[in-house]
Amino acid sequence: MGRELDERIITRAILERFMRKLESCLDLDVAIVGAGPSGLVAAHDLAAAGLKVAVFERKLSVGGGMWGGGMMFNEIVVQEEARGVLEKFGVKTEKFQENYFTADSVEAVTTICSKAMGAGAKIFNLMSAEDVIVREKRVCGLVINWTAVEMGGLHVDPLALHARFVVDATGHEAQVVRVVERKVGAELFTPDGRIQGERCMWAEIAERTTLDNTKEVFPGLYVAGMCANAVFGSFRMGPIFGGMLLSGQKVAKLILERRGEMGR
Ligand code: 48F
Repeated sequence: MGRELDERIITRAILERFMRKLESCLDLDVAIVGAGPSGLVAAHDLAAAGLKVAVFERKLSVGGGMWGGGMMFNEIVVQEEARGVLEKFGVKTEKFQENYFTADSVEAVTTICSKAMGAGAKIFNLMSAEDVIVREKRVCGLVINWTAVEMGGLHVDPLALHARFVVDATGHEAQVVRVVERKVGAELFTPDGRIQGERCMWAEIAERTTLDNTKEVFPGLYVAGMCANAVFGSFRMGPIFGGMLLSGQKVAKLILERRGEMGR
């Protein structure tokens, strides 16, 4: 039946193609940590503008908190301002009432992810950012390891890559900023130089402040999505996703304004 298949060739194909992909990402324009909605939108916009972008995602699946909609009801809500972002990606939205639109969360994740990859962003799932590289008080790279190493508590050294800019899009955990706060001993661009911490749910304020808080938090390091509110001390918003999408767009725009620093 058909042509012969050799398991060794299948294995070699995977090894060689993966190595080629990872090796092409050792010197990035932008490294994004977290493939939730904000990270994926940022990856799309940056890659579409011609930058070399990779996303590192701890879990097996991309999409972060979007898959599950609200409490596992797999629909998301976006407000009027953000509806255009979903439509730009080709995600269908449906009006619920004035200023409230819904979308299927699975369609949103898969479509945005597909468009980000189509634009040229690389995505590495099952990899966690466990540290950063800092030179002359500027974040200029990421230290990565397999999530399985972290989960197994195995004593295995990580690998590293350089990036002109790093985006922390790790959501509530603000994992990259936490490392900088703990290890660099330097002041973050927050009111007291430290992570301010997330507050309880207040959708309206949280959605607005997510956008205001999407900015550089330490030289070379930007925050986007829920992470921006966790770092700058604002509220959580629950399953309304407009702020996440707009934050991804904003962080891409801010970084693109600095493309001169990338020699582009
Ligand atoms: O949490 P997440 O979806 O981030 P977001 O883009 O969106 C937040 C919303 O989903 C929701 C909300 C409002 O609507 O509050 O929670 O801000 O996705 C963050 C991703 O980062 C991954 C994590 O697995 C998730 O998929 N992540 C977290 N820490 C690391 C990481 C790490 N150290 N390395 C790699 N990925």
